[in-house]
Amino acid sequence: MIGNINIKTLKTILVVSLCCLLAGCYPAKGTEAERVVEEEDLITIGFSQLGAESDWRNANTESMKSVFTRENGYDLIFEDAQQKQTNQITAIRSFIQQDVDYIVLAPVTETGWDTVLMEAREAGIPVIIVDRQVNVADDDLFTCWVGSDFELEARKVCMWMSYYFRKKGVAPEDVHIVDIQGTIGSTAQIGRTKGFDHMAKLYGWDVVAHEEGDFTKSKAKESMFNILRNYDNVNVVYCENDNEALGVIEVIEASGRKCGSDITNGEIMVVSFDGVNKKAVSSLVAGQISCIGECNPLHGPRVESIIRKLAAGNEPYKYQYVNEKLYTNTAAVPSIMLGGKEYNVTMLRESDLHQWPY
Ligand code: GYE
Repeated sequence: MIGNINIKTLKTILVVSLCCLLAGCYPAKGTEAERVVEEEDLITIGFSQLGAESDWRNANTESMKSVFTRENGYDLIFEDAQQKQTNQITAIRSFIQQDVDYIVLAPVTETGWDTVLMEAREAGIPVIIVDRQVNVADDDLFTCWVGSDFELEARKVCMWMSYYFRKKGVAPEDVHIVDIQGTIGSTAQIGRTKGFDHMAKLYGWDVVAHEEGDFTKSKAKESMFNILRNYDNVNVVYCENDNEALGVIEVIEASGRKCGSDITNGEIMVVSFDGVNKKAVSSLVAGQISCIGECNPLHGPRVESIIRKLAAGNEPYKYQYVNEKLYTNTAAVPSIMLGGKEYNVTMLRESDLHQWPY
């Protein structure tokens, strides 16, 4: 980087100037020279996506791909790490080798990034972290981060449950709840588990178990199967994403039980996060899922506006949190209070599904 202009931009300026000098004038529109310059002008982005474990993730990938197109002036190098941090580190090293203009990283877990981010910094390449966070000794190892407040999402969903139970006269000690966790060590799991543990303790719910769900339907099914085999009193399942919830519903229903909010009459309440998968959202409307904490995956335009800021020599906010909703299928709890703030609860109906954005 020279000032706010990186080497690539500088190269482009030199090529353009040289063309003009040799031609003695500016090339006419559409000439070979201009096409070469246009190619050179593309901003190169290396994006290390952690995998394709969920509908949220696929929507996130789609959002990035639809923004960083050649028509929009970008050359996107996309790498899917298939849930392995080692693949992400390899991808980042190859982005550095290719001298990309920006690196975008959606990290699978929080720790273990210091060395490779130091390498990126030495190469003078800005690194934008998206979705989950990195836990590094020095915050200067990345330019900025954009994503969700996972702990807040968790507290909102739990607060909704607490309001709902109070309204229906369910005593806290009669709430026997399990947490099907996401990928262990990821910010989404850490925040959603932390928020859950905090609220469960605060309200005195009986936490029966924490089981791994890895943010996937298959792993959650396995865990739910074991839960039903080992405990006969579970009446609430807190899933850390919608794909897990869909698996959990299948297992509960196959066991002959019903998913729903009426836990005093034998139903098992399922709550979850994302609100991306259409099947999950229709399960909410149908009553099988009681509450979903929205997690917005459309980070493509957000990352682009960060890149525009950086390219213009401005400094983006270090941490950018996205505002998110809370979805239910009942008017029982129209809003919740949390940390002195009121959050409205959005009641979804069948008609909302027609224009669901994913
Ligand atoms: O909620 C889940 C995905 O990190 C926010 O990861 C993301 C989470 C999302 O697999 O579905």
